[in-house]
Amino acid sequence: MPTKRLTQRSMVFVLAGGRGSRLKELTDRRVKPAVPFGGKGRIIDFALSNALNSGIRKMAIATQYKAHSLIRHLQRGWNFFGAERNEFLDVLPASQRGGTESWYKGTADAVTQNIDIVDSYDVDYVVILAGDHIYKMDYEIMLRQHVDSGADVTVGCLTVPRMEATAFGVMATDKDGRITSFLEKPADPPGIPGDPDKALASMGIYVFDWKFLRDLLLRDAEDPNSSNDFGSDLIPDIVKNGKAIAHRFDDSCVREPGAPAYWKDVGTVDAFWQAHIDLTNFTPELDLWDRSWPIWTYNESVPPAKFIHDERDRRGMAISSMVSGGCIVSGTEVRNSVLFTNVHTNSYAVLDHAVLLPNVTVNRSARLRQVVIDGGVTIPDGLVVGEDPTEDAKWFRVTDRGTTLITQVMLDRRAADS
Ligand code: ADQ
Ligand code: ADP
Repeated sequence: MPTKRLTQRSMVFVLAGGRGSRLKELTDRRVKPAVPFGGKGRIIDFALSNALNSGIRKMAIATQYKAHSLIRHLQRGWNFFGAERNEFLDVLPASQRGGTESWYKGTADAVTQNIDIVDSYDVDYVVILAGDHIYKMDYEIMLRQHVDSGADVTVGCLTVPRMEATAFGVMATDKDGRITSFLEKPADPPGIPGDPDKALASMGIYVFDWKFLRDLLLRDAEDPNSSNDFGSDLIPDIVKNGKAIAHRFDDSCVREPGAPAYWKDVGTVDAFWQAHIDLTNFTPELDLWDRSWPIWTYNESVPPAKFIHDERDRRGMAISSMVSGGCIVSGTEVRNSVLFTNVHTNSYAVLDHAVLLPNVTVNRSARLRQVVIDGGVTIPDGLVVGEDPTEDAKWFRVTDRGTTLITQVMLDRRAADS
């Protein structure tokens, strides 16, 4: 019998239930993994595409908070798995399964409540992923390290500036990569020996042997003092009592020769805006055009983008920008901006460093600079944003770094007040 590849003996379990509250109004109505990203698609496409590109064809996605957009997206775009080919994609909304009467308490509980479903996948290894990061990573390399090292758990990690590490699990390792300490979101993160301004942060990605994890989850569920969370409970426990190994996410974890190891938590409005503006660079660090590591998504059937240029005002153009299908840029000047699917803009409007989510309409003479516009918003005639922060802050959310987030609710409030 031919031996199966490691990835054929593995599944990914994607945690997609947490809100992502630092994205403010962008996650008022949808969970962070469902937030649109990159001109088309949504944040969760990155974790799922990584799994697909790594050769893993069994996926479970645990949802909880405001999951409608996410589930609709998965139904439309990720519906090509065939049980007859031993491929599965299951959406697992919190539904008080597994004999419990609670919703998913922590991230580990989201797996515990679905133990029977994971059992039915008949896999040896489980790759636990967060559904809310933008990155390209080959999980097969991590699986190989996990098996070769004989670890109980292998934890994906990367180096970050020490003071940014307060939002992460922070670890120390010995010379063989064994994790010797793990602190979940420490107020004063320990630096790396020899590199004290940097810290080794957990990416919230874990590889386990399913048998080992299954036993651990059942024990954890019995522990009244546990918050049933990977980062707070299970990983620190294994570091103390078992063998936890760090998998360094670096340039060797990416298949494209010479490509940098890209990973971003677009967890704040500024980070979300910046990651999009970066895509308009001459050579963006995140290469969405690379055919060897495609990011799959729901492909809406829309006509190509159209530009209507009026010789009189010489507008109707986009410079250093990404413009998606279904867009009509009519008499508008667009610079260093990202227009998602089906955005329509009108004459004399100017967009500069603007990120417009799907189905936005920009009416005449609006001038928008350093903005994120939520999906479906209609920008009224002549609205100016990005020139007077005090005025903007009366109606919209302006960040410390000067990015303005605009939603329809905010515009309706402004219209009602004036
Ligand atoms: P956090 O960033 O706090 O820390 P967490 O809130 O645990 O992440 O969410 C991780 C993933 O699980 C997210 O994709 C979220 O949507 C999902 N999730 C959260 N609660 C859930 C629930 N009850 N049910 C289902 N899904 C849920 C974690 C680790 C840190 C690590 C960072 C890296 O604990 O150690 O450094 O991720 O971002
Ligand atoms: P997305 O932009 O994520 O594709 P929509 O813009 O259609 O989705 O809506 C975002 C989420 O808000 C969806 O889950 C949708 O069901 C929900 N939603 C849309 N309109 C309303 C409303 N008026 N009140 C409450 N929820 C809404």
